[in-house]
Amino acid sequence: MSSLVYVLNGPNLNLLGSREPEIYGTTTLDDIGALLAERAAALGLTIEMRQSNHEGHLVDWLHEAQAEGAKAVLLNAGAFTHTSVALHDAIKSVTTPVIEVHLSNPLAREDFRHQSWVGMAAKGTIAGFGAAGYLLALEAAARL
Ligand code: CA2
Repeated sequence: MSSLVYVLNGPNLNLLGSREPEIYGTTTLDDIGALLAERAAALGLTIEMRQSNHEGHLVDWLHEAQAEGAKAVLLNAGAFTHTSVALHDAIKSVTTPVIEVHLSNPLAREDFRHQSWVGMAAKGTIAGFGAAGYLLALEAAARL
């Protein structure tokens, strides 16, 4: 069984920690990567952390996770969550379990965030717990 877990992050998440701290917190994506790497080591896992503002990169990386035999993918697709049939299809096209992660709880926000094309194809979703949600998702991946 592979110990590799991909952690894929979508548009604008490179700005995490710098704006809208009341919604997204002050932790940066690099901070989250460091926290994940530490927890992954304790769980006997290795993480491959990526971020892109381009939808196709996320599709390519989902395919890559499958090709590399990854144990799971943690995916915060950012706003593509609510728009991307391509990501929905990509998740469906791989056998690697995909865990949807959100810092905020989209269901408690604007109506346009209530639809998740990612969530409809994902194994499960963790949302609303800020940066800690990534660690909870990693724990869930470890138990798969
Ligand atoms: O809560 C989440 O993790 C989201 O995926 C974040 C997305 C949003 O479109 C989703 O509905 C929920 C937005 C990410 C934008 O990230 C920023 C980070 C810092 C400053 C501004 C935006």
